[in-house]
Amino acid sequence: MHRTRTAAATAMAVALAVVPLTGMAGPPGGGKAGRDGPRDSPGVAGSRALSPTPRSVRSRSDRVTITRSVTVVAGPDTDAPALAVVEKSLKDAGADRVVRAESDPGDGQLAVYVGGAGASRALRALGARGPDGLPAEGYALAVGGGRIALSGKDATGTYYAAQSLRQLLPHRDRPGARVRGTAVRDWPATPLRGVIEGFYGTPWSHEARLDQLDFYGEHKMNIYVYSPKDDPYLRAKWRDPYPADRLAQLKELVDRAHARHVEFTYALSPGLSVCYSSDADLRALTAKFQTLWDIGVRTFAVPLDDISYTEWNCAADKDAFGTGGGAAGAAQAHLLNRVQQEFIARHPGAAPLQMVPTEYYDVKPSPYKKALAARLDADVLVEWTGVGVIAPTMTVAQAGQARQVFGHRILTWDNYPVNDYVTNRLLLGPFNGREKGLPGQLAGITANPMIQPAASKLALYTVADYAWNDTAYDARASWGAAIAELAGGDARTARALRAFADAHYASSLNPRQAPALSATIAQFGKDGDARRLDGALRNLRDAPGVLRDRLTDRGFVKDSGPWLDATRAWAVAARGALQLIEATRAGDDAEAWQLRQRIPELVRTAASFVYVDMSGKRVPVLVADGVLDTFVEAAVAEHDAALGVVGRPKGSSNLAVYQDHAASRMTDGDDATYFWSGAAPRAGSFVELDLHAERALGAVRLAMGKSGSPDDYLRHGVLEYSSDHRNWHPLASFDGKAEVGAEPPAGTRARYVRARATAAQDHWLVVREFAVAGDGAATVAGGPPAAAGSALRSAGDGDPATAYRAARAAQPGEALEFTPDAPRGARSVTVLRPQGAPAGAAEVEVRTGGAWRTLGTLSGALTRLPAGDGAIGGVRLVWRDGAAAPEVSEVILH
Ligand code: LTM
Repeated sequence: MHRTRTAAATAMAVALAVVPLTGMAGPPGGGKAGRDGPRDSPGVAGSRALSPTPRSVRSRSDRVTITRSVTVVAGPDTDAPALAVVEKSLKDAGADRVVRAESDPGDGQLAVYVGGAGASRALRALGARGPDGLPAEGYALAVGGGRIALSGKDATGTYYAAQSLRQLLPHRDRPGARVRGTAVRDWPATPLRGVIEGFYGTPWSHEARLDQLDFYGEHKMNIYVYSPKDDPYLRAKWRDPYPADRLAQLKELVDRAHARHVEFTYALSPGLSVCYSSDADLRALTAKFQTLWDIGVRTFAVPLDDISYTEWNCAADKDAFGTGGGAAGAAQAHLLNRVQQEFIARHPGAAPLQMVPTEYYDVKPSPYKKALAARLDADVLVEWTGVGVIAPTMTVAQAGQARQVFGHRILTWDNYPVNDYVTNRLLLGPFNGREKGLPGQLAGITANPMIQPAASKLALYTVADYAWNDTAYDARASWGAAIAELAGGDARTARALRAFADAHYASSLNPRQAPALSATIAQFGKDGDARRLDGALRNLRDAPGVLRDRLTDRGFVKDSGPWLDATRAWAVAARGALQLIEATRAGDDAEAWQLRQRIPELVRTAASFVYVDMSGKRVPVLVADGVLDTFVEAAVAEHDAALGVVGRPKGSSNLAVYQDHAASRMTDGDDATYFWSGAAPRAGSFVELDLHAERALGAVRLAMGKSGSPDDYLRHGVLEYSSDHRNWHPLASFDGKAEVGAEPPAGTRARYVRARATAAQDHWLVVREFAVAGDGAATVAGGPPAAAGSALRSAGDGDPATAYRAARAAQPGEALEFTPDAPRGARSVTVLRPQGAPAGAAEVEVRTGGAWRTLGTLSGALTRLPAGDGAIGGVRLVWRDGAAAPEVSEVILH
């Protein structure tokens, strides 16, 4: 007793010297919050990041030592999962023995008070306030004065205190660690925080769900809504009872959720076939709920999203409710009120029912919302995705409008980081664009994750951080902390994960793709210093291997498989492009041409990796799109410019892109590939060609639609051209035709050509090819004839990526003859041929003033010969008799 009083007095004296850390003050506890404490002194643990960021953390000037034996003093009702976390954390911190006792034996070993009156006394002794007065799930935790004390406002609060302690303690295999004195006072910003597995596509596996529930508990998320769209027992076959093995698995999830203080929420979606007025359907619904109640579920939801509410599933509903949106709202309220009255209200301990309205994506008043607001039982929580299905931003004002228009408490169904609508992407950026103050307006926040569970953890970590403490939330800092945690404190893994996540950063919430890499590329554009960029690209190239070797979360590696492969390959392609730029700038023509020829294959490989969805569809995956691919294109364009060719026109559009059907596909010379918009064109939507320089325009061809989507073409539009991208001139208008062509008047010159929609339409847009003839191309004649799949013109089309390949060896006197669109002076004639092309295969001649003269002989892959004086009206390659089937990539006058 005497010893305890002395310790308490010392502890109090130390507590008076508390040092506030960084962050924001909050109402119930006062104090400051923040992620970063002062640096550890050597051998002292305790300033690791606490996540989610607590409301208030104070650092004390004393230390607590993890002794060989530690006594845990628990209250009679202390939460068992909290105790389990505390005891395991102490052992992980180096304690050999962790024993339970009713009081501190006073043996000089560390005592840890968890919940109950003992913890309250110990907190007081440490100068910390207890959890009284905190919101639900709040907690207080103090480390110092030779003891540790933690206690929650409720059982979940104590569990969260234990989770914070777990983060404060070091990982060691022997006792003696010294832990920095700390006082935490903490509480959540909104009651419900968690995840709704609500996406289309392959539902998460049972093991992945168990792993997720552990993750939620560790990050103070308290709700998991079980609602995968493609689980037939939840939607298509919602009336069917579960087979015993499925129910046993569900019970295991429910038990795990309970042990992690996560509310397992069972969401049944009957809307595809339900008859709202039917007693039998109500019974089917509540019977299914009862099955889940019997295995321990206490929270239920009825999502009615993505169903028709203009067509009834039974004639009785039309008789009972009539037609229109108001009738749909009334019908849904009728069914849900019966579930509320006949199931929820009759099951004491059941949480409020949750529902997703069919109009879940806006705050516009409508007859549907009006009926729902007026009729739906007041206890029901309404889920809402924000303004837009994937809301780039969410504000406090919008939440207020949602509460108003739906007339109920709002739980957000936040569609981030869900990727079921962009299955070619991983969305690894942070939760962003949600206004501070929003959680306080809501019943809670549930995030819809990716089809890939483990890869979702980066974003979900940040969701948890925001939902717990939006005031202190900093998206970039939280993202960095998520990376550090997932990397398990290993610097190499963290570096690799950061590079990988940067390359998969963009989404509606984070519009900028690969922010770090694109900044490095931009810097290279300014200072031309290749070393820094090369370092970043090497790091990106190696990141997949590092993650495969070192990341402890094997699920993340498995989830990311095709994206890891593609990331490495894109980094390799981009390094090839960087080397091309360097060789081009150094004037090393032969080296540049050799590097240039490797680019198409590197890009083909990079673009070849696929995600296979649940229907077996192979979806090519994207990596740092708009950054790495653009860098590679820019390198090729720079090389084109140095060679003096126009290169392939660059296609673009102001329409969203569907999956990987990028604008570059309408200029690749391949009718089988296509640009596909991800939205219907409006008046003003366009597809455009940049010819890189002003030139004479030949015939324009716009080939739209495709088999399978023949109606995806611009219904009403105009072809236009421009030299400055500001002043556009009409070329031709078109209506109702998928194949469009125009012949510009002779002498028409332009750099840009576009097809612009003049009216909105419902169908999306497919453009197979958009091409302008005569854009600097030479006429090519002679022989030997081209092989199948090749063409003579490819040798003079201004695009070194296309090549003429002869069908056979050259015969005596055969020559390939190039006629430029107009005679012109040139310093040199360059002949580009594939790597390994034999020297001496042809004499190179030019025609000036009507006579041919020999410049020299073809050497290797790149032959450059001084052209001499005079305007050149033609170039010919006079083949040596029997020259092996010649190949020519480009003949260039420059
Ligand atoms: O968002 C809701 C309420 N419903 C669906 C989700 O199931 C789906 O995952 C997301 C993203 O595609 N969009 C929806 O409309």
